[in-house]
Amino acid sequence: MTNVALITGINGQDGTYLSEFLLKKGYTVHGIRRGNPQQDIKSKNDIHLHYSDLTDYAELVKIIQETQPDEIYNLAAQSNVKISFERPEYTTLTNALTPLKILEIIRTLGLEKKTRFFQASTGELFGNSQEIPQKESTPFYPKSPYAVSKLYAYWICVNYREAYDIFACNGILFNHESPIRPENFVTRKITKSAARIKKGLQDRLYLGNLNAKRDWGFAGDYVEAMWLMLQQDKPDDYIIATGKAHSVRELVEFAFREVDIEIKWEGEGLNEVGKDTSNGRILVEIDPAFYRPVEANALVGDSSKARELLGWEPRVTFEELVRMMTRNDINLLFDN
Ligand code: F7E
Repeated sequence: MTNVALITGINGQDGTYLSEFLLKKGYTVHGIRRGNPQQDIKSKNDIHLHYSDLTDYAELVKIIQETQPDEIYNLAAQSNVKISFERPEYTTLTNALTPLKILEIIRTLGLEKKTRFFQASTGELFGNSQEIPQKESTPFYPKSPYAVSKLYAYWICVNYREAYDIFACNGILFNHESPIRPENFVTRKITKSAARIKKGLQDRLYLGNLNAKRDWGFAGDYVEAMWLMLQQDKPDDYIIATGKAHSVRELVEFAFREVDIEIKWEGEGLNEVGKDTSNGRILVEIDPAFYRPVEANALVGDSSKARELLGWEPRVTFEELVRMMTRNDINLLFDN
């Protein structure tokens, strides 16, 4: 008998990697994406697509009832922290209420013993943390509407596990990136700009806080951890991270090095610029529009628990990740 998985946010970065991973494991994969409900169930690359808006509870009931999944992965979210300050209510409705709805459906359809649930939680829960690196025991202090919405999602998952014995797990995922990361996240914005600047298609890269430090891993490694959590004897919550923090500034330096440009920094604060050492041209500038009303502290995760209990560890290093992404962006430009 093959296992059936249902993935929300199937079209996103993580949905793409996870569906590939599960198909290779022999799963029947169903995915929910936004779009035209008239198109109903479609099959694309062996994935059964269901077109639905996650705010539609009745449709969600129908999809779960029909597919009878063994595993549900809730990856759908308004996942951009900056956008969450501009659209706090939409962010909350999507991020906080979708896991509640799914858990409630598992319960009301009597699937508690059959269906295991994965919630894509986030290192952003530790926004104001003074403890570095952050562990599962580190107190949460979210610093954006995004993080606050994910805090509700985290606790509702724990609550349904305790109250109804549902196999529900939070993967507290720190930043995870890939060549298919959208450009409104800083990694892809930088790697794509480095490639475009190298090719003469762009003059400058405008960024916000260069000093922000994040723990960046490879999305392909992180989806494996999601799956591993649902294969254990007991449900639990795990931090998934590389344990190494890098600044946005370092990310810029690494990406430009991949296109043979050495960056040197001059000036301070809003006037800081990144110059091409070979000719003094300014390639990186600060635009305060990319600052957030409030920024999370240095986020870096301690994934010892996942390493020990799941046998998981990240394979791709920060350097390899930046190289992979920048090379892909160069190839995309040369292919077109
Ligand atoms: O920002 C700084 C920015 O937007 C990273 C999501 O997957 O990971 C992600 O959230 C850092 C921040 O991701 C620009 O201020 C500077 O400190 O790539 P990001 P994020 O906010 O860390 C967590 C774990 C999630 O859960 C989220 O869903 O880079 N930064 N200049 C910039 N960021 C952006 N986007 N654009 C800039 O120009």
